[in-house]
Amino acid sequence: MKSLTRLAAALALAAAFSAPALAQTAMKISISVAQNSHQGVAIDTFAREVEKRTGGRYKVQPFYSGSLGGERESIEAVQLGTQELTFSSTGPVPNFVPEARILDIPFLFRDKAHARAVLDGPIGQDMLKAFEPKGFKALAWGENGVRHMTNSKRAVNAPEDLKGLKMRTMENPVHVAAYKGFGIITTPMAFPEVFTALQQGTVDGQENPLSVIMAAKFDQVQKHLSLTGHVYSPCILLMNKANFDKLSAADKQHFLDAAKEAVKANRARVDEDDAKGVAELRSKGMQVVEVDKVKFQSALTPVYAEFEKQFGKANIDKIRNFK
Ligand code: EAX
Repeated sequence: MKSLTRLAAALALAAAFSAPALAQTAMKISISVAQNSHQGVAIDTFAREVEKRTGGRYKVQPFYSGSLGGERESIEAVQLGTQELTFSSTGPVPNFVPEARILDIPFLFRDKAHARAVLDGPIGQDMLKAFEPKGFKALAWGENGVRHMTNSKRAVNAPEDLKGLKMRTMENPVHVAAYKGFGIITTPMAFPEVFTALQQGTVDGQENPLSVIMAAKFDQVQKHLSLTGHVYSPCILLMNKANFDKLSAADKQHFLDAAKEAVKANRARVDEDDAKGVAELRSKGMQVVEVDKVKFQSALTPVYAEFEKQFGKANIDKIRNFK
């Protein structure tokens, strides 16, 4: 009897070692801001959901704080396939997918609810298709947030207070044109360089959502915050298209569902940050001013005429009037 037991144990042991090891594919995903942020929550949720839904066959490794490069570099790496995924603001996207430029027009969206409805509706979902001929599978729209102006020089209560300020902008042609319309001296720059540029005074200011201002600790290098709300900044979850196409139909759906969960967590964190951000930044010493947004919007009237020529007034109104 004993020898039979021993034999059974030996066979079981042999079977355990000969069983094929779980085949696991590792992928990289990056963001330019810290892990403790609205974008960190997005990629951590995405990584967890992919591993759970694929039974561990795919492991997505998150990289934070621009450790794999700025947003433009990361988008380029995903396009080339040297990096599988990235979660980025739409800032540098127009350099790859010009169709997305219209989303960066100042004062295009009434508020976050309006923007989310447009992006999750036919207009936004159609736009995701424009990424595919450029080598991307756009898994979902996420959210960076409503952008506000900060600077170290003076309170900005009205558009004329912006004149002559040296401001870092995203590498985005629509933003550069608009901010020049305010008389701002624009310096396009990758996000990982911004904190040092502000600290050294290379630029006077920058503009970003409260989520980014807090995650990047800009209160340490910026005195003034004006709640201009001048641009709604989407994010986009991008995957290298060849990598996506190689997935089975079921795994494609797992990745898309994981992206949906990621965006839910991302948007919830932006809402949390918006609810507490002004009080938190004030407590850290920033001078925060509410402004009359209509004045800032009116100051851009000449630039808007240009945008209507470039994008078509009907296309802008389709987004603006979306309910
Ligand atoms: O995505 O470059 C920017 O100002 C972006 O808002 C930042 O990287 C967060």
